[in-house]
Amino acid sequence: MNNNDTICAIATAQGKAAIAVVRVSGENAIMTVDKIFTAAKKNKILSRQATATTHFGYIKDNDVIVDEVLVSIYKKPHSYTGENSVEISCHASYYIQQQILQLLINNGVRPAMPGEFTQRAFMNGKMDLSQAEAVADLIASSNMASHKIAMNQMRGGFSNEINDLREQLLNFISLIELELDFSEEDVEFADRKELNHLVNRIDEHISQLGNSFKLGNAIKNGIPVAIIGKPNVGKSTLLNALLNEEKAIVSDIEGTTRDTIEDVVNISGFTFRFIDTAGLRHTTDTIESIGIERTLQKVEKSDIVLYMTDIENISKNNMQYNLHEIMSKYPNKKYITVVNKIDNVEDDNISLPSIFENIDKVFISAKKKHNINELTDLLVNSLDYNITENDNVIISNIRHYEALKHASDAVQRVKSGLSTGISSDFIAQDIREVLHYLGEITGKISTDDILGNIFKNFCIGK
Ligand SMILES: Nc1nc2c(ncn2[C@@H]2O[C@H](COP(=O)(O)OP(=O)(O)OP(=O)(O)O)[C@@H](O)[C@H]2O)c(=O)[nH]1
Ligand SMILES: [Mg+2]
Repeated sequence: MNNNDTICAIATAQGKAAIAVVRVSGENAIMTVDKIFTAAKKNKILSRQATATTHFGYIKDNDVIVDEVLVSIYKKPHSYTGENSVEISCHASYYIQQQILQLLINNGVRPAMPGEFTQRAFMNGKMDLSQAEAVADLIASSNMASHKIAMNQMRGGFSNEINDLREQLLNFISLIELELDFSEEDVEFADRKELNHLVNRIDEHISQLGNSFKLGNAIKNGIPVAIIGKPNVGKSTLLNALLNEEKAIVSDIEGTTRDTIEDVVNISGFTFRFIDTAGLRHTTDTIESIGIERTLQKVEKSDIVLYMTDIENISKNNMQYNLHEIMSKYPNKKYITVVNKIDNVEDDNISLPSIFENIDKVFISAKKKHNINELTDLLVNSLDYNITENDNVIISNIRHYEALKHASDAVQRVKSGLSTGISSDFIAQDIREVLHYLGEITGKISTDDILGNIFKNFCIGK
């Protein structure tokens, strides 16, 4: 890929719309658009206009007017890419857009590759790599929480954390290197206590970032919530009520759901992924028992488990499949008891078996859609994270997570090196490795492979 070319692309989505934007970037961007643009105001030449100005006029193919357009020009380095750039806002006809692209190409501009505008922004130091990745996340964000994470990352929140860590590491390495300089004399300049303290702080910081990935990833892809319970308690009915559509089959035959069914819903700015499962019971039916095995796998993959019971059965204490069993198998989940079918009883003030004592519970009627809001409130509250107040950096990108994991491994080696008293140059080497992996996150260290992988997933025009 040649970074000196001038590139063009349609930056807006195809389909019925009022306006589309054709984007041009590179040394010749403004000059080339000048060749196909005639300003409504006579004798106006784009290249002579100030940066960040907009001009009304016509795109012409020789004497034929292709469209009436608004052209915005940005002079380097004051643009998204850091290069000369033009945005042509035209009418959103597919024909017009193609004509404009063709005219640009005829004048020596080449079609952009996916993400090439953002890649140039990165190359020209307009943003670091994690900020560039956040641009893609921002475009893909579909709820308040993922939007907030992406926005924070794009504005440099995460980069600041990484730079902060790098600074601490440089501090550390300078202490170590002082010793290396005087290694002949066998002196210890760096106070081991201070080094220990510093490396512990770095370790804590890195693992805190790494630990946020579980939440960040869940926010991006939907927080998985498994709905489990005995057959016929109303799990599929609840799924349908949450989705507001008849997605899952509901019947009074036990074992209706044999495979898992899932879908996402936005609630208070979070995306939840609800998973309806096959009812838990001991069965000899092969297909149903495969379904139950799958249910347990879904529990394993969930963050939140809704254990559903039927208010009539619970009072009979008639549970064939023990919640206890599941909770001890998967102890690190958030469990919520959902007592369903309250419309079937006169009085829902019943005492529950002791197993439910320490678990949040909610009484609902899935069929009549009673108290569904109470359930969704419980779900949001159980996230233990207030997206509007919490400004902590949250990692949502697997590439960052893996780099942090490698960095953390190297930090552990530093820690054990310090405690066993190995020579300082080994410690320095491990510290450099930490710096390397952190540098990969922000792109201080990057390879064509890393860049290629990141930008190929962007859309063309961004
Ligand atoms: N009265 C009443 N009936 C309900 C309620 N929720 C579900 N039902 C009924 O209970 C029966 C079973 O509902 P499903 O949603 O299929 O139950 P399930 O838990 O998915 O059952 P399996 O897929 O067999 O495990 C159906 O006849 C539903 O109409 C409720 O809140 N009140
Ligand atoms: Mg079902």
